[in-house]
Amino acid sequence: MSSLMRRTAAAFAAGALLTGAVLTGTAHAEQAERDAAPLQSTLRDAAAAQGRFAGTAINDGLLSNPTYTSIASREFSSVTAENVMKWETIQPSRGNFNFSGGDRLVDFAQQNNQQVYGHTLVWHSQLPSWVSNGGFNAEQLNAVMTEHITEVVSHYAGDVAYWDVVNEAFNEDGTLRQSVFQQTLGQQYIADAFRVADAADPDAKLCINDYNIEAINAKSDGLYQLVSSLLQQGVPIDCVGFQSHLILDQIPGSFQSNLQRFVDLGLEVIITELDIRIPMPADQAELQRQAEQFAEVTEVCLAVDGCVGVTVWGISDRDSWVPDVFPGEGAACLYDDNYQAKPAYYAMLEAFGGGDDGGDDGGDDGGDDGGEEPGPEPEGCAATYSVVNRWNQGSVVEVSVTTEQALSGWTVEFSLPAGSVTSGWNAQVSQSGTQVTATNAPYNGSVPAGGTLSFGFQTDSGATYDTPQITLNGAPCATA
Ligand code: G2I
Repeated sequence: MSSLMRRTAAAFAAGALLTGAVLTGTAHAEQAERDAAPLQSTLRDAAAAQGRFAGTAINDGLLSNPTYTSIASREFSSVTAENVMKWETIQPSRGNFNFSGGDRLVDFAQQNNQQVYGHTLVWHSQLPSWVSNGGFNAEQLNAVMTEHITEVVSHYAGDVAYWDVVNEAFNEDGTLRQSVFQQTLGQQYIADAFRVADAADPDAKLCINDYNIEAINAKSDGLYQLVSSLLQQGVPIDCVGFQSHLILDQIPGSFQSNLQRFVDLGLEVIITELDIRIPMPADQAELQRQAEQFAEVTEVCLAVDGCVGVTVWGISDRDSWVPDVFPGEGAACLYDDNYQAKPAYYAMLEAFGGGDDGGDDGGDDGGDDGGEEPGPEPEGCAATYSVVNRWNQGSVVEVSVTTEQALSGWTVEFSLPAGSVTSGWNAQVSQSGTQVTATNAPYNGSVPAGGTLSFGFQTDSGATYDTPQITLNGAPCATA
C-alpha cells in the first residue's frame, strides 16, 4: 500500500483542481481564498471548495431518465452503485461475472468527471445462495472470496477510487455478525479481504462500511476495536464508511466526536449512504427540520479533517429504498417525487458554503408559495411562458425553453397556478396536483446546444397569474 500515491478525494471532488492539501484544513490563506470566492451553485462545486466530495447512489435503471441523469451529473462529484456492483449481480453463479451495470456506472462517471465509489465486495446480504448456502469449507470459501474480490477489483482498477470491502460486519451489540464468512472463516476473513483487495488495486482506497455506527455506541465501539487491531497488524485499510440512514430528529449528538476518533487512528471517514426518513405524509415543518438535519450532518463532516465526502443514498424520494423497507416512512432524500429540490437540498448546499449569492437563503418563512426557497442561480436554460389566449374558463399556453447544452430527451416541469391541463401538443403533458410535467414527443427530443424546444397546452381556467418557475431536466431556468 502506498497511501501517498493514492488519489485523494479532494482531487476528485475538485475535478483535479485542488490538491490533497485541503485535507489538513489548517491553512488560513486557503480558507481566506475560499471565503472570498463566489458562492458555488451546485453541491459538487460547493463541496469541492471545501475539499470534499458530494456523492449519490445511482440506480442503474434510472440512467435512461434524463431528469435523473441531469441532476446526478450536475450536483454530484462521486457516484456509488446502489446495487449493480453487489455480489448477486456481479457474480450470480460461480465464475460467471457480469460487469455490465458497473461498467455503465463507470462510463457515466467518466463522462461527468465523477469519482466512482465501489459498493460492495463482502456482505452477507444480496449474496447469491451459491455462496451463502454453498456448503463450502474454510479453504473453499476463502478461495471463493479471494476470487471474487480479485476479479472485481482488478476489473475496475484505476476506475474505482474507493471500495466498501467489507459491509455491515457487526451486530448492534458490537460483536461480529454471524455471516457465512464469519461462521466459516472466523474474524480473519476481514483482514484477508482487505489484503486481497489491496493486491488487486493498490491505488484504490479500502473501507469498512456499516449502519448505526454514527453515534458512539456498542456497535461503533466494536468497529473501533476492530479497525485499531487491523491497523496494528498492518492490514491495508484506509477508511470507514458511516452509512447514516438516519431518522428525523434523531441525529446523534456524538456523531462528530465519533468520526474524530476514527480519523485520529489515521483513517479517512466518509458519510456513505445519507438519508433522513420521516413518518408519511411529511409536513412542511418536518421537511424544514429535515433540511436543518441534512445541514447538521454536512457540518459534522466539514468539522472533521479527514471526513472526505458525503454521499446521499439516492436522488429523489421516488427512488429511495426507504418506503419499501419502512412502510409508512419516506421523504428521506434531497429531491421530492417530482425531482424538485427540497429544503434539504438548499440546506445542504448552504452547509457546504454554496448557495444563492443574494445572501437571503431560507428567508421565506413558509408563506403561501409552497415553501420554495431561492434555488441555485438559473443557468443552462432560459424559458418563456406565454398565455397566448385566455377566456372565461380556459387558456392556451405556449412554453419555450432555450438550452445551452444539447439534449437527447427532455422534461420540463412547473407548478400550474390555476386550473387543470385539458390537452397538450408537441409534448406529453401530464399533471399531478398542481405539478405539470411535459416530456418530449418522439419527434422533438433532440435539441442542439443553443436550440429551443416548444410545446403548448390548454387549461380549464381563465385566471391570471405570475409566470411559474420552470425547470428543464430538473434544473431551474431563467424566465423572461
Ligand atoms: O438497505 C439500504 C442500504 C443499506 N446499506 C447497504 C446498501 O447496499 C443498502 O442499499 C439497498 C438498496 O438501496 C436497495 O435498492 O440495498 C437493498 C438490498 O439490501 C436494495 O434493495 C433491493 C431490493 O430489496 C430488491 O428487491 C431489488 O431486486 O434492490 C434490488 C435491486 O433493485
